[in-house]
Amino acid sequence: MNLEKLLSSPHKRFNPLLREWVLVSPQRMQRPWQGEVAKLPSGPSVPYDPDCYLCPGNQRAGGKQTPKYSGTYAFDNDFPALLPEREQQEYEHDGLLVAQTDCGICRVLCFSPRHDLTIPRMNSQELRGMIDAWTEQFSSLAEIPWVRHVQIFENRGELMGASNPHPHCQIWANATLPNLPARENESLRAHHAEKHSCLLCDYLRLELQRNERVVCQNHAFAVLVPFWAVWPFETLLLSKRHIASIDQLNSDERDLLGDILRRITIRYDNLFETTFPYSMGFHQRPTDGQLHEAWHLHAHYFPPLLRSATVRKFMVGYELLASPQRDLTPESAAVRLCEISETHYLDRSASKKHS
Ligand code: H2U
Ligand code: ZN
Repeated sequence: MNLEKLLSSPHKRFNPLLREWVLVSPQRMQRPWQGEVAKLPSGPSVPYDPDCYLCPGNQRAGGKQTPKYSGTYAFDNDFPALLPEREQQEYEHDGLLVAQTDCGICRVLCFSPRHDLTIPRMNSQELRGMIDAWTEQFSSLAEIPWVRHVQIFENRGELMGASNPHPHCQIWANATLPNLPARENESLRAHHAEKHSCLLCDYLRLELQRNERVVCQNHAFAVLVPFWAVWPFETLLLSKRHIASIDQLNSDERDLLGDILRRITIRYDNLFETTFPYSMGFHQRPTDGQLHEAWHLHAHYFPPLLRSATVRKFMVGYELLASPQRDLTPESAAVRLCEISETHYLDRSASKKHS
């Protein structure tokens, strides 16, 4: 088997978490980097915005008041996608028209009272506060008997549909497993049943040994460009210890999660010297009271930018109709992310000005 030859011409790679294929066409972008860097305007620049729904003391769109909070602030979404505890109803017609009630709770969590303080520029204490708040939200929602899944996710930047630049995430907890966690659940369980080991522990070991796609790591976490990445600079964040959810992290690991989140997002912002847009989120064990030994805590970063702050990837054409496809190889993306400094570009220019 000539792996290099196979991987340097069009080929498909298997995603063992979703059990689907991605088409890779490296000949369409031999060089890891091409073209000019056009800059997008930077993200929020003022610490307080009187028109922001999420800044302390301001009135929200639904009429409620955001309190004068310090640290983090969680509230029930004023425009929730799911509603709690409804009467369960089912509809089915010839197996073709199928619907059922799904109930849930939607929350918003502000990371900081500061409108302009995004994850890559938060200090360790601020990051720890955010992670403690995620853990609290996860644990309290997981305890509700009918909640079987808790999704923590962050939409960053207008390009990814974030409705507000104030640093925040959303948390949706619901009564059934959503599509993608359900597919991952099947894959993790099948691997565990067949090999008596964890799919993601096995995968992480392989990636750390090969060191071709690892971007950064500390004692508790690693971030890598997965072999099967679809988005240009997609990464996967994995805990090194086999744990299934953030509530199982010890105190050191919570600090190290903050460290790794900061480092990968600094690299992202530095890539095009912009507030790098992405959707990210954690995948954790279902919260149905079962043990879920096969589960492994991880997070996915799905950023749309490709060549510059204005050239983005769209999932269109072949990807909507047939299969995801990429030109930039995951290995080239990893090299590019590895080469980048872990000092945020905004802090670099500030220290230059002061010196
Ligand atoms: P996104 O930026 O990811 O869209 O998240 C912001 C959420 O905040 C969004 O779901 C909610 C929106 O419904 N929101 C409120 O609950 N109250 C408001 O006053 C504005 C926005
Ligand atoms: Zn704000």
